[in-house]
Amino acid sequence: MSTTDNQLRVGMVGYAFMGAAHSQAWRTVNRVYDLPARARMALICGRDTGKVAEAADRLGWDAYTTDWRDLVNRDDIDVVDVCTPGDSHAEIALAALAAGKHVLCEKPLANTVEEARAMAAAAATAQAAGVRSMCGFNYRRVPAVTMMRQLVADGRLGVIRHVRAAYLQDWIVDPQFPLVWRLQKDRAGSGALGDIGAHIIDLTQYVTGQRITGVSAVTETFVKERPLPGGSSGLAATVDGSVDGQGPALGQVTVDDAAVFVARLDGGALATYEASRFATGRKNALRVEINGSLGSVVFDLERLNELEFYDATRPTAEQGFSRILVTEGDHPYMSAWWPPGHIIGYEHSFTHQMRDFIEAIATGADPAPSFADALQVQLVLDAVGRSADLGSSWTEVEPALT
Ligand code: SOE
Repeated sequence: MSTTDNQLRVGMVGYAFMGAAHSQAWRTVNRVYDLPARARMALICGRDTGKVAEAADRLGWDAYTTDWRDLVNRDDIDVVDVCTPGDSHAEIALAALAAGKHVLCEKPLANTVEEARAMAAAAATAQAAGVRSMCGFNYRRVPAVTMMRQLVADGRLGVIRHVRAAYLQDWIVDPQFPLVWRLQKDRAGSGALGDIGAHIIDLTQYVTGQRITGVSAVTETFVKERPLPGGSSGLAATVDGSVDGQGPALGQVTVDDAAVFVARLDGGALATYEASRFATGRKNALRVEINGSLGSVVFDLERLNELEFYDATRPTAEQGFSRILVTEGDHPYMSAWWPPGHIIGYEHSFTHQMRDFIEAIATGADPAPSFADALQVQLVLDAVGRSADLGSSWTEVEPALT
């Protein structure tokens, strides 16, 4: 932190979808929350000079560079925000921690357990020297999700018996959708499993306070070859033009399109998980239901300002799911926003994430989810992959400490 004015000078690597979401949050966070330090959007990094210059201007960064090594090693950078595809998370985050920078890294933490272990170990060492790190599981910071966790922690649901989680999208249903980086194992690590399954693994473990101990899984790649991408490689990519009049060249899809698994949690709950990019009509549908001995709670990202709560301790005649509108000043994160009843959206979860990270850095607290928490999610992803490879056989999640 710059000692003169409590500024945290942020350097962000990557400027696509997540880079834009993070930029929005860095820009907003100190305007909304009264925090002990101010984030300054100092430097953005991307490989293409023209594109990163345009992104710096559009997203509001002071300067740009095309060399992430320059960014992580500069004396005038305090925080490194990693928003690149998974294949570069480990290298950038490890270099940033070694240079003494606080690190925020997008999810999933890494592409492999080995990388995630190295990152968690480096983060633990750096932490002893006052360097903070956090993984970007932003949905924890949707106020209704945070409230769900509080209800569970306060015992309002009693003993948790069931966890039911699904994260459904449909952006690759069309077999002509191109082979973008998210469909390549060497770039993304896995498919729907790591990209969106990781969110519901983290979210359910966070809300219940229980960890997944073992899984039985199936995964599927419905479309095994796709046209090679043209100009853009994001969620809205286009296909390369025809090659020799034969139509576009094809490439192999090397990740799962969908992953479905059952799991046991260490507090005794049974859980089901579904992550798919082939749920036609479902654009970004994340739903979690938790059933306990005293009640149930339901969160639906498409109605993110609400929580459904069933309180089995109420008189029988008054029972039924009630809808709580999570927009009051005494709901998590909400007091700094608008007057009661005024709803918020997707991007606010990123602002809340930056709020918590800045506060942790400035007060010397350990932010969550830590790299160790994210390693544990990675171990679950790994167990799901191994179970699916073994024809769904029951597979224990490896311990984080070996
Ligand atoms: C794409 O599937 C994606 O952008 C994920 O990578 C994000 O983590 C999720 O928030 C929305 O969908």
